[in-house]
Amino acid sequence: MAHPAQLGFQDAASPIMEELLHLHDHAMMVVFLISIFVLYIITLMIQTPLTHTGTTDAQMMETIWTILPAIILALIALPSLRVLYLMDEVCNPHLTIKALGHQWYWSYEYTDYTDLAFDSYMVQTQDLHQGALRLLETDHRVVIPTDSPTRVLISAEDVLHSWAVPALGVKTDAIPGRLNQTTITTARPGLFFGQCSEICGSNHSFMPIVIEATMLEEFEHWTATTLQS
Ligand SMILES: [Cu+2]
Repeated sequence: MAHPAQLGFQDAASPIMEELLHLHDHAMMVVFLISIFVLYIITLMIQTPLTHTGTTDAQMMETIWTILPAIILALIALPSLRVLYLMDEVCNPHLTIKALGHQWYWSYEYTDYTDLAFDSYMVQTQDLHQGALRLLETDHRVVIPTDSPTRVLISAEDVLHSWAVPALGVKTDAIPGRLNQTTITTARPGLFFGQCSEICGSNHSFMPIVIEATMLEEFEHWTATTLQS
């Protein structure tokens, strides 16, 4: 999760998020280089008296300063497209979870099991146990096994919502009447927090998402105990 006053991204917990961080760093590097170059030119222009005021054309220079930005844009666009298509890929998922947005909670269905479904409400501040995170903890967590590609089908029952978990690099719109799809994979066990990311009404801020990634044996134990209760 993010810590107070954090400026950058959360640490990556999935391969997709690692790719996104790489793309971000790459694009920022280009931005910094351009900014430094522009600042350098500005200082030069402030300090230097203007000469060559009679110049009416400079074909060579104009050719270069048209082609160079085009190359720089391609250098950003191509890696961006690569990550875009990687994110779209759903390769042989081991598990499918259906996440439905409601005003104002999420409900989940593990469609590979019969009767494994639950609602996930935010834990109110007065009910939090010691050390739990205010406005981020839910009464039922989404448990997923580690090292297993998990497909998440996302939709909404009432208005637009958005199912987002920054550490896993997912943010998918939950649209009534439409089923969106994304995949999450994580190599390490842990808790990953997210929030609804589409202004969906008065309690929009109070429908968090908690992913609990566990080892496969723990996950199987969890499904068994949840199915019994
Ligand atoms: Cu919402």
